[in-house]
Amino acid sequence: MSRDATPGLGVRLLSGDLGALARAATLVENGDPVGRVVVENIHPRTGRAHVVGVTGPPGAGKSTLIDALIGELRGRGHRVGVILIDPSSPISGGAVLGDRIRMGQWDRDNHVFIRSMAARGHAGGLAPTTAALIHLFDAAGFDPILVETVGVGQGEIEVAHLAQTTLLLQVPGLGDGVQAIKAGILEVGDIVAVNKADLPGAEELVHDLTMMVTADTDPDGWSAPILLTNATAGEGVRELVDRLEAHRRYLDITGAGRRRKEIAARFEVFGLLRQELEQESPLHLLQKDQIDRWRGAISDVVERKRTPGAAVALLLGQAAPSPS
Ligand SMILES: Nc1nc2c(ncn2[C@@H]2O[C@H](COP(=O)(O)OP(=O)(O)OP(=O)(O)O)[C@@H](O)[C@H]2O)c(=O)[nH]1
Ligand SMILES: [Mg+2]
Repeated sequence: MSRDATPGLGVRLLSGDLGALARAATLVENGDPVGRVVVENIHPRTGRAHVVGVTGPPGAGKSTLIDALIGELRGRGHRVGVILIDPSSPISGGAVLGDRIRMGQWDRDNHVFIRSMAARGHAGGLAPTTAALIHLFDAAGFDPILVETVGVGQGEIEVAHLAQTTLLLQVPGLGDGVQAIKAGILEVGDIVAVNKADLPGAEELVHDLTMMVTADTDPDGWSAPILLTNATAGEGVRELVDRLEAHRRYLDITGAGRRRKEIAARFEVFGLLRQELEQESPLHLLQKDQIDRWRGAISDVVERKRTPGAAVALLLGQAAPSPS
């Protein structure tokens, strides 16, 4: 991979150049260290975009709704970025193709940028890679940035920590419905959309969810609104965007926005750290004189002279935990 093209890549990205964004995104997704350098360079100029996680069960209509949201947001003058976390393998690629077909109408709009990202190609590294992509979109002037994650794999759900606002989709007719979602729903969704309003049971589901959520106002006074949408017909989309904007204002006015950003930053930093530590040998992280200590600590663990916890404490320069 040529490094000649990269000087200036960050600068072009900051000027909103879509070619530069696409190239930087590819570098990041491929785990190319040059991509990492670009992300580090642009980082001081990021952090302003509203990151909206869109999650919910497979086939709930997330992509269709995002497509409708793009239309409404463009109408309000926003430059809209979309990241689709695709849980299918990059080889089978079915869902990726489906998403592209559905959102193809935005191909010629310079103020819409859509990128699919295969979750399976990033085992363990999903968080840092997604965070890096978000920063790239942000640097290129996209705001809001919508991140679609399928509510199945743990990693994909965790990626929702990177968002400041989470839009949770539900649909009628999933059978065990309310009981099944009860556990997670109240914490996860800042806004809940009951999509497929045209299907039987939608209004009943809104009613049931509203009963559950009204009891759950957070300390800063936000209670998740439950909206009815028909993504295919674009119904309920204007109100949904109103609510997204209201949540953004709420985040700005209260301390909640800062807390969300701290959660996202912690998640990103820990993700990167874990990625480094999961390298076959993390010795490259250490100074030369630390390497002996590391090797010694590992030997001690093998020989049962030191516990794994004591080895970690040694490596972090802390007092070893005393056996109780
Ligand atoms: N009847 C009805 N169908 C809808 C609605 N919204 C989406 N669909 C259909 O539901 C199917 C799934 O829609 P997608 O937008 O691909 O759903 P998704 O949640 O992105 O799916 P995955 O990414 O595969 O989890 C498609 O056939 C859509 O046309 C709706 O409001 N009403
Ligand atoms: Mg989808």
